Amino acid sequence: SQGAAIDTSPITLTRFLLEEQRKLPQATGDFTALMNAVQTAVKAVSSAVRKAGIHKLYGISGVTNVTGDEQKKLDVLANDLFINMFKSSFLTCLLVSEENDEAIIVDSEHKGKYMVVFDPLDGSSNIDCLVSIGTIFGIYRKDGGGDAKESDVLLPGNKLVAAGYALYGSATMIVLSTGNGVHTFMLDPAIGEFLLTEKNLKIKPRGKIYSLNEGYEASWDKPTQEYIKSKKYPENGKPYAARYIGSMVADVHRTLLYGGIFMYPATKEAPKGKLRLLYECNPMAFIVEQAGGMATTGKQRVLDIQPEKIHERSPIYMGSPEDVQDVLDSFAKHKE
Ligand code: P6P
Repeated sequence: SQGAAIDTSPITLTRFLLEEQRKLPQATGDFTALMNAVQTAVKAVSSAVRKAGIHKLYGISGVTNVTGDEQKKLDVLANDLFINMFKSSFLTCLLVSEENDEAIIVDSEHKGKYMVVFDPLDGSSNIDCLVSIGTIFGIYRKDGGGDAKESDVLLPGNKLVAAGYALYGSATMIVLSTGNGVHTFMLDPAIGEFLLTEKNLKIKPRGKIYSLNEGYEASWDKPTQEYIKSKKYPENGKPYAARYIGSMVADVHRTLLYGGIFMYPATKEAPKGKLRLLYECNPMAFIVEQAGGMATTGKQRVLDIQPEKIHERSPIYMGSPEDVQDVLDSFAKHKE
């Protein structure tokens, strides 16, 4: 046969969403259309990320192109793409982006019922050395009438309608949950479609990998220091392996597929850790819980946190339930 056989009935992300939508009597097709906007933006970012060096779209140091105008840095380009695709979908009323200090209120002509929180290019400090980066997004439905305002999106993650991420790694993948399990879709650049690769992905009950930035050990709280020590010097059994990419989407995706735990603890200098609650912790916690895992701050379930500010941070320990439980036990032991 001529090369790989072409699947004559591929389950594309769009087809998958249409099938899901038919199961929901009240579904209007709006969510499917919103996800199509996400798909288009992810494809465009994927193309730009893979040609960054050629197009001089370097991650950090924006460079000027031949016409001398400032080339957009990749994270600014990604942000513009997502904002424009969301607005032009006529389905969003409020957007929160890691790149914008204020919430973006969509003009009334383009206004729709969804509020989207997103990090357009998370881990962008890794672009120049070609380490995998990602996009993280969470989708809320705006309740009640009236114009959207910033306080409308200060919702706990347990109110998310859907959440997901795109990983620009050795391949480009979208991982998505609409509250009925986690499903993965791989981009086939030959046809520009995301094809279903795994339905109802479940995380292992326990893994053998822990993942965090060990450089800050001196600043961790006692429960974290004790937990990590117990992974390196176990009373019985073998020590865990350490894996840390320094790109949240890549570290969490590995944790989802291989099991284990990812964490960004609080430190003395950063008492709420580094990762942002709305568009890093909550969407990833939603996905991990939907895959049968857990996500905690050490003191409470991440998805139950009532946000006060759109860019607030939260400590996070997430992954295989038995591994996260070990962290909770360590915190419980140190409870004053
Ligand atoms: P550190 C990337 O800059 C990021 O926002 C996440 O993607 C990643 O998990 C974290 O920060 C890495 O932070 O302090 O370990 O470099």
